[in-house]
Amino acid sequence: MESVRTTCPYCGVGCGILARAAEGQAEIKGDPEHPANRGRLCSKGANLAETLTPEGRLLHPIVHGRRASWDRALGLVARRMAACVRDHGPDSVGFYLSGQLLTEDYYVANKLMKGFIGSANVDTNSRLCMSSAVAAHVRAFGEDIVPAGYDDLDQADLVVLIGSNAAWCHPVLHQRILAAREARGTRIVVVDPRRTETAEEADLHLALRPGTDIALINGLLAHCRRSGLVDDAYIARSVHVPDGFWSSIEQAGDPWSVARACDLAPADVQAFFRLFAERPRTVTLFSQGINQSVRGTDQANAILNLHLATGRIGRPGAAPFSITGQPNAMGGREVGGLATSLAAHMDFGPDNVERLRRFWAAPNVASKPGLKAVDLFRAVRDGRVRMLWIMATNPAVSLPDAGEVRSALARCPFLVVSDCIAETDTSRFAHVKLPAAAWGEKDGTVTNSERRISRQRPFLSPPGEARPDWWIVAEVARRMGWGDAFAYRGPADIYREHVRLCAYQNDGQRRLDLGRHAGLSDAGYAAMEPWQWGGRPFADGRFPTADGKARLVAMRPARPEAPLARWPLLLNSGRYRDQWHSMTRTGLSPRLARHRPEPFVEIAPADAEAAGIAEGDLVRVATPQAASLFRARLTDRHRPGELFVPIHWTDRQATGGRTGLLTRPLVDPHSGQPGFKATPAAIAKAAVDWHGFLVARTLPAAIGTLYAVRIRLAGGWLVELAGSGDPAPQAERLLPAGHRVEANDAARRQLRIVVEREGKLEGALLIGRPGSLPPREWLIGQLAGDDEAASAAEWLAGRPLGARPAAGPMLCACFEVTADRVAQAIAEHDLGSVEQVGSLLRAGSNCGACRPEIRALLRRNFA
Ligand SMILES: Nc1nc2c(c(=O)[nH]1)N[C@H]1C(S)=C(S)[C@@H](COP(=O)(O)OP(=O)(O)OC[C@H]3O[C@@H](n4cnc5c(=O)[nH]c(N)nc54)[C@H](O)[C@@H]3O)O[C@H]1N2
Ligand SMILES: Nc1nc2c(c(=O)[nH]1)N[C@H]1C(S)=C(S)[C@@H](COP(=O)(O)OP(=O)(O)OC[C@H]3O[C@@H](n4cnc5c(=O)[nH]c(N)nc54)[C@H](O)[C@@H]3O)O[C@H]1N2
Ligand code: SF4
Ligand SMILES: [Mo]
Repeated sequence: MESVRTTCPYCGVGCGILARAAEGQAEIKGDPEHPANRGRLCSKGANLAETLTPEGRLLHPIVHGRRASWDRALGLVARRMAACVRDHGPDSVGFYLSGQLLTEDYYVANKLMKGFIGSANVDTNSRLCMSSAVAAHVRAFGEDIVPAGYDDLDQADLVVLIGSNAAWCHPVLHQRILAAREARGTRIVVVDPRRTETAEEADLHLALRPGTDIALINGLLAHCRRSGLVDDAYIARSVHVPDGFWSSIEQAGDPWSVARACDLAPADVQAFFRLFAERPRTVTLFSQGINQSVRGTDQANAILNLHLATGRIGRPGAAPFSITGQPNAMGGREVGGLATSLAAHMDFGPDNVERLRRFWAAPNVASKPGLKAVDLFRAVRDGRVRMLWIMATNPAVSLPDAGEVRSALARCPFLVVSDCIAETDTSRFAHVKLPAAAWGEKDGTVTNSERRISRQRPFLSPPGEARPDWWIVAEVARRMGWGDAFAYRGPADIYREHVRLCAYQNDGQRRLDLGRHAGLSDAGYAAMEPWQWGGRPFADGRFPTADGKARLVAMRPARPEAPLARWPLLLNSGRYRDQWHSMTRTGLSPRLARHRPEPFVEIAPADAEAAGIAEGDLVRVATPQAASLFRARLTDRHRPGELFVPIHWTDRQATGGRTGLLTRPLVDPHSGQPGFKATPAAIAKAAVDWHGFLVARTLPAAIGTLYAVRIRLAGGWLVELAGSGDPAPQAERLLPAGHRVEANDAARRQLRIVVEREGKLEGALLIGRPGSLPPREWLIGQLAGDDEAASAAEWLAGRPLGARPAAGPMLCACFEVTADRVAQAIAEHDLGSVEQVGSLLRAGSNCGACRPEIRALLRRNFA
């Protein structure tokens, strides 16, 4: 079979992939011809094959817990929706969609809701992700246009990353920025309260106090004004300046007051301002550290103000650049997936409503914005929305205050969930579960961060009865009596309609014009090359507003919240390098699981000491919303008073790490985006009597310990454990059947049991204090059968007798090299550079995502 050219299903970089179905495991390679990645992939993309398994897939429609035919399930959804609209009005129904749907799926769902059901209650997880950037673009430019492309990163002299951990979250783009620095001396500044891997690689890291970005950016703009860097000619032609704008900016003060407000060294602030003055070719890349804030829209507008006022926009290497998270966050914005827009970048103006009514021949075009995500779930909870259909997202994990979301889901009279996976924390509440085709099976288009539309093409057939999302929605629409409007033969039909709508009576009012594809044939769609719409936006200095000018937005400087007495710490949350959101896919990959095998809470040593917490302890992180358990990791990477936790763990994998339950549901007033990065919190050492881990070929039916986090291994499972009471009876339940050998040392509170079968390790349970447990790697290797089988005595010790094994967390997920092995090699061979490590161990020589960590180990060896 030939390779199929498709696009990665993870982040918004939108890397091209060559995929081939094969005996055993599919083959995945970077597409050397795709302009987004030119052959590169990060660890997540490179390990996609491991996630393409029928295991855990939802194979058939399920109605009230029982398998049902498609016809019955679709008929039920259509009947219930029609009845709900008839009895309670269109606004009693809601859709909650996702940036992981294809453009064609999104288009059809949006059309059904906004054109036919007649409500705009269709929102998406992009509300949690990009909506502040969207609102800021609309305020500044008149339309949601990202005025940058990846080649701007190649041409910039200064790249400022604000609130972005691109080294982990957009690795291929980050590598591209580093390559540009090699080639042309680009300077890189990172603005993030944490010293992330991205910050490690920067020329300058501004570890500002959380929530003070406006003070920094406005301070820079005030400085530009004082030093003559504001482009008055550009402003006169292209930018409207509202009354009072400059006085609002001047409030930020001189570099010293900025430094004080942001808790930064004045010299660092001045160095940043100097770099900005010297290097007009500036790209400011921003992501969730800006968007996910109760001041997200103003923060994003502060960045747009800076670029507009200095004329650093619409020119090569100069642009503000909101990078998107999900593979099709942009496509969703284009078709109108957000409740606050209609379709094809049209707002709810009466002309637009009328235009859509004509184009769709639609009976009920929504005439006002619908409920935004957080409000939509509140409306479900209090009964205003009585039927909800969730597609391709897991809100029971990913919305703020997820406990409240769960009670809303539990109360919803009729909940439909379309997902590829059978059991998710959300689908647990569903009355109807619909099996969706997954990546590798689905067929359509996605738009990446730089407005480039690429094809996702199938190379596998869907398992069971799984069907594409667009088909599912169209079948429901047909059963509701709108068959003519939803008579699509395939994604090409839908794409063409979307393209025609973008061009329909546009007259240049909307920059989103895909007219070039209006006459695309089916064959043309099948062969479509990645293409970017919009070219270099705003190169002519004209903006899609009534007077053709962009707008500066005045704002008051942010004042950081004073810590609360009961909740003295600030909880920040974000992503790990090798996991994707709620782990439904990356959690299937043994290689990806081992970089960060557990949900850690990163704590500054001073805060840990004050709470009597040591490295490896179990910590109860509490907020006014809820509490959850995490493993302590002491760090000097952020200031005291701050905490950092990952977002990935769910009920499926763990009893702890439940970040979604903890976050507070406060939102930005303009965009409705939640302020995920700052929740007041408190920590305490969790009362447990023992810690331990299980390495076993099979997973016990019930684990039942206070804390349990499982990860998949090549030949079984690793479960990290902690509990109270006598561990011995609990051990009974955990271990597989077979011949047991036990070593019990009550005095040292140690219990170790291994199970053997035909000379091979079947399972090992090691219980003790955190520091007394051996590294997991060697036992994992024994289970996989990679190494020669050892003796029971060695299994009990967790290591070959007499040797000290290389172990520790997985550093390089591409070549499976652990941190210890790298550290050992550095010491033994006196390695001095990342390249030397790469040529000896291959670590770091593929996707590059682990290079900052290798560099840190090199530094440690040198020091
Ligand atoms: N590995 C991996 N990659 C992913 C994803 C994934 O799940 N896993 N998800 C994708 C998605 S959907 C998204 S949206 C992107 C997100 O990509 P990013 O936005 O880069 O990732 P986050 O980890 O959410 O947060 C970024 C940084 O914001 C910082 N931050 C917190 N508060 C502040 C503040 O007040 N000011 C500033 N300046 N910074 C602050 C945090 O410390 C954090 O390092 O990643 C995409 N890529
Ligand atoms: N505390 C905190 N919370 C956050 C964030 C944060 O930084 N901090 N970040 C927020 C952000 S930016 C985002 S984007 C969200 C992400 O949060 P979610 O969207 O909830 O996360 P996923 O785990 O990606 O959920 C996608 C679901 O869709 C399914 N799926 C995948 N492909 C398809 C498909 O083609 N069709 C269908 N029907 N289903 C499919 C998957 O199996 C999975 O169950 O989390 C948000 N929540
Ligand atoms: S950077 Fe990684 S996750 Fe993002 S699209 Fe490329 S391969 Fe996929
Ligand atoms: Mo996102």
